[in-house]
Amino acid sequence: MAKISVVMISMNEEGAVAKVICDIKKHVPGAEILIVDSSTDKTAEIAEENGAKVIKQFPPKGYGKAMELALKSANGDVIITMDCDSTYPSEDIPKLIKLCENGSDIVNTTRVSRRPKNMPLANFLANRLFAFLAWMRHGIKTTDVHSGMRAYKKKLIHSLNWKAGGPAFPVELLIRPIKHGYKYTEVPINYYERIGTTTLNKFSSTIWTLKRIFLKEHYK
Ligand SMILES: Nc1nc2c(ncn2[C@@H]2O[C@H](COP(=O)(O)OP(=O)(O)OP(=O)(O)O)[C@@H](O)[C@H]2O)c(=O)[nH]1
Ligand SMILES: [Mg+2]
Repeated sequence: MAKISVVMISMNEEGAVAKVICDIKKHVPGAEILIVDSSTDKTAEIAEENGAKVIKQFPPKGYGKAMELALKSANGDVIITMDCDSTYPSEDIPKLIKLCENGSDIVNTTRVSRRPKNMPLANFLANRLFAFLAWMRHGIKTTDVHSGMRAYKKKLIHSLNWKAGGPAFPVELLIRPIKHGYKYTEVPINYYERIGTTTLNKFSSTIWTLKRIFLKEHYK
């Protein structure tokens, strides 16, 4: 069986981090759990107490730089990403691993095959629009270019030149490998209610999503 890493990034997730780690351990026993943490609260200490490896990135450098460090620091042959806020279903991690073992290089998840109860309508519609634009521009069949829960083969992470700085990095993490010919699958998931406060800035995230879909430097 492939060696598995589950990586997350965190900024002030002390209310969620213990539950998230315990859920992962329950569903993927033996996996490496790695967190790049930029918190001022007790997230890092709680994560370590619960058996995660923590890399401190402080002061915070934003979602993209933290996620790039997490992905590049993982030891697993298959790397799963999640948020540290208990929104993503760790019970579905084994399904993602299986799809990688059966030949996918990247497994995306979609939170919006139907509208999740706890996702505001504006966010749902924006997610669908961004996915539509990715299909128009690149022919990628997806309904969710922003999902934070994915599986990546390690070789893919180390073979591409990422432009991680700035928001909306998940968009690039999806489009660039597909444009380079990596094999892609998408599966629907549940999206649970968030514990704690969101860091999402809708304005800059929208601008960067459009850049990452339309500017060559973000997918070539
Ligand atoms: N290390 C690090 N983690 C960050 C940074 N910004 C956000 N995060 C973490 O990145 C993950 C995603 O951020 P969220 O606030 O959940 O944003 P989102 O998932 O788009 O929005 P929600 O749907 O409201 O959860 C969370 O685990 C955050 O704690 C950062 O600058 N550094
Ligand atoms: Mg989140």
